[in-house]
Amino acid sequence: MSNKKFYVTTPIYYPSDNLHIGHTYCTVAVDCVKRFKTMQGYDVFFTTGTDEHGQKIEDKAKEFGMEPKAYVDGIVKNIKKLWEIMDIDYDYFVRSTDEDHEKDVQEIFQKLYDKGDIYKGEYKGYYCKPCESFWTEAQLGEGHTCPDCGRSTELTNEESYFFRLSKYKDRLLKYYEDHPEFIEPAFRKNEMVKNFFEGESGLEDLSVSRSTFDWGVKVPFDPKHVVYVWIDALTCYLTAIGYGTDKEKFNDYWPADVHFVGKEIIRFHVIIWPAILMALDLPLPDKVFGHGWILFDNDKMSKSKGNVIYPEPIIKLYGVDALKYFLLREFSFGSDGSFNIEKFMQRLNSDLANDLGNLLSRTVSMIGKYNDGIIKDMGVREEVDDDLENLAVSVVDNVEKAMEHYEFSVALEAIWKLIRRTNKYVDETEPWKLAKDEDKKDRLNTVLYNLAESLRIVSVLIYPFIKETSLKIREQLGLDSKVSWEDSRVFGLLPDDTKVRKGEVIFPRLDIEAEIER
Ligand code: ME8
Repeated sequence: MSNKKFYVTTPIYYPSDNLHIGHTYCTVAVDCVKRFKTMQGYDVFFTTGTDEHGQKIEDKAKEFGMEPKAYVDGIVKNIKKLWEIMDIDYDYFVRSTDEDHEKDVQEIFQKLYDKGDIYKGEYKGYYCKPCESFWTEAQLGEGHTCPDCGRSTELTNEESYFFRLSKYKDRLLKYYEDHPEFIEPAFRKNEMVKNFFEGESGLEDLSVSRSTFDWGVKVPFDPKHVVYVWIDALTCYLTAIGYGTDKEKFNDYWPADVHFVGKEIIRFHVIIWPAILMALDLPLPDKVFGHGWILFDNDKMSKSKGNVIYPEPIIKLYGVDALKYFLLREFSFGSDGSFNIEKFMQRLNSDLANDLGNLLSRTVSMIGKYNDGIIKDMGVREEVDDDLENLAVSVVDNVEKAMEHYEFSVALEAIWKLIRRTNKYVDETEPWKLAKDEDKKDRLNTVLYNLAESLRIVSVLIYPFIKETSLKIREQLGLDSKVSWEDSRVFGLLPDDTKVRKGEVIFPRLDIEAEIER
């Protein structure tokens, strides 16, 4: 196993409802990072899971007349099934109701208390249940609404334990200063500092327990309190890699290389989380990447607004890779973008059916028709070959550069440049004309070889993004399923006498109008 470790996480999602396309978005991105890093020789650990405690879940279960655990068990089953259908290659699915996790949370709470970083007090302020977050009056929006989600908050007054967050203010600011790559995209850092460190009240101590409901991890030394759900949830990142059960594994993977989160929960990850880790004397994660939202009709998707899109029907109609490709290609990861089914179908038609699908099917058909399915480079080169070859071997560097900053869309665009260049190569070399001339047979074979070779390189480069398609292409090209990243750097690796196998059309073209009526 490689000694280059890489630990990456998605948020630990609330199983208050089935997950929608927004959750799918972040998970697909992290899955892609896992595959990409693994291909680059890292030993990657990928954690996802569910954040099952708190008032929101308790209320939701009540609505259905169920016990919270029974309610979330049902949703978690659906989530795991979704990740299976989508071939999400996570290493650990942590549930905040797992016994070992609850133990970790209690141990950590006790440690912080013993250290004097947690003290008892009384919380008077506002609480947003959907976000499970505390707000002061000065932070609220108009009409006492939550500044994050815009929904109404509740005035709360209860006995509570507090974490001395204010004590860590200077250390946090210094950490941001010394590690400019910690918060990405970088502009989010100023937003955080302005909103949470420089406001009227500065960085205040944080209420970290609740005493008015009991669906949570009990505070070990005062069981009428349950631990604040965000402390519980963030700790999942530690449990998943064996914090309390497997020290060796924990030391192997901690600190995390990157926590991927939506922009609305960056603050929990760059303020509360590092302060807790500092208090525990644990190293901090290298990076928190706050991605943008997928909007629907320019509004954030939410069940209460009735504008939620679920992944399952899309996958059923168009396949897993069409959805993965769209999510990773259409949106610039750090910014918001709008989901629109028409845009989805246009992308599918132009990039997947026309550019990639068409290139594969014409290449394999021509090799079948003109050379009995055998690929053979006869070495009859022309200038146009150099152009294709130079581009083909340069794409990998551009993909790597883009992936350093998690620019999935830029990486895919670089790969599609090669796909489109290869289609142009077909038009330039006109194999159907070469086929009519017996003297051009060798040139024809070289042209066909180059087409297949370019597709082989494409199959390697798309593997972390759309694995199923990569494997389908390789199968049609007569290649095995062992895909090595380094093989994308060299042109000419396809062995002579490889036999292609014509298969199904990988992405059938859609009649968009008919599809929309459907
Ligand atoms: O916040 N567009 O869980 P959650 C893009 N349990 N991404 C979206 C999205 C959208 N419209 N909607 C959701 C929680 N997401 C806490 C996390 S972590 C220790 C605890 C994604 O179920 C995005 O990544 O509300 C967002 O941050 C996450 O789902 C929120 O999931």
